[in-house]
Amino acid sequence: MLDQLIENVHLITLDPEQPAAYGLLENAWLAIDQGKIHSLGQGAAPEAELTVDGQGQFISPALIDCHNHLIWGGNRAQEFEWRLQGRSYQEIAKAGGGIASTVAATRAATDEELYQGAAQRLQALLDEGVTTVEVKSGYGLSLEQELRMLRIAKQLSTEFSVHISTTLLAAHALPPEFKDNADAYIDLVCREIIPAAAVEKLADAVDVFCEGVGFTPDQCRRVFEAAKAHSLAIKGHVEQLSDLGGAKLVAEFDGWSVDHIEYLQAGDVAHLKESDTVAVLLPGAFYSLKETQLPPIAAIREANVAMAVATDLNPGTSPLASLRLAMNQACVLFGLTPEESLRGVTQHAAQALGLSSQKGMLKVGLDADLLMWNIGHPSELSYGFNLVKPAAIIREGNWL
Ligand code: DI6
Ligand code: FE
Repeated sequence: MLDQLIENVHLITLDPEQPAAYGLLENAWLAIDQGKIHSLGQGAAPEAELTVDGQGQFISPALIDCHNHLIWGGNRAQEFEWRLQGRSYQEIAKAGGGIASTVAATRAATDEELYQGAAQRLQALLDEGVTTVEVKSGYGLSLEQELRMLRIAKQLSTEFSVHISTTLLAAHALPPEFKDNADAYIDLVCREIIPAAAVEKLADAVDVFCEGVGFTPDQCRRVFEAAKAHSLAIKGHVEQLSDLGGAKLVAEFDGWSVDHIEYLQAGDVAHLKESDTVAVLLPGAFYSLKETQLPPIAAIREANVAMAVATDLNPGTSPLASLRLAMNQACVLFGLTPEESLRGVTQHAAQALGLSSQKGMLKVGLDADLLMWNIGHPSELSYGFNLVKPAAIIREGNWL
């Protein structure tokens, strides 16, 4: 007999094969077996060991935060004050603040301090119904320190009920030891850090910051070649502050995602379609930097490129431990519909992490990562902030 049956629910399947808006199946049931969605439908339901009456509530896939810099030391409240006084992010970065100051604080922190800080932020995300989080390195910028960050990410996944995808972001900023010698640092990333992360199986993907305050497209290309040689997936922070053609480069490598993309030219969106690369929108960074350049949403929609939404949780540009607020910001600031926003933190977020065959929809065979909601319509998930919390969180069939 099957493990569980949840009946008398409305299913927000988000499955493109379900024709209604949100892939909605009203007055339906969902059966779980061995942690996976066994079957779902309307009408006659199968029998199970445990039957739960959903009392007319909604069930959605659990949320996925597909862009997150969860682990860091210190904080950047001082820099926040400077920015409010009119200094720009780039100015502060050039003066040795920005990412470099978090690198110093992260290197100085003990493993336990990094773990505890990250654990607190992770808990805030999990409380909202997130059950999958991407965690990037990128504040260590040396072989040992980058691997240390990824190990802490792995440790979190053993102690919390969450799936963590790890991304090596060694090419985030130039460490002080390599001042004026970015190519030598990229050599280290390609020849030592990427191979070591691959051998220890510490990373699912490799990311870069392709930007004036980060690395050039040529340097990013070298990083991607090394990632590819080690069979790691590719992602990129691109076109966040300027247009260097980073998105096109990521697409050339069939990358999982291009992230930020405020300065992406509408004409370059077609490259993303060809490679099935997800456009990851990060409205928390847009908001915090008081950015005014909007990502080319109309062109992305027109080209039918998948849009994901994530927190970009980091101490500098997006101190935001709320994916639900990011969903709301994506609607208010970027003009996404609540349905696009919800797909952005489920179906398309899964795609941005290479997890489409496991997560992100209510579909037979996928993990039973589910949220129950006491709401009247799925748009409520994007509409309010801190108004509705999940009535229940289920991960791989277990009620948390
Ligand atoms: N873009 C961002 O928004 C973050 N990293 C990146 O490449 C910022 C990270 C920071 O300022 O600490
Ligand atoms: Fe980021």
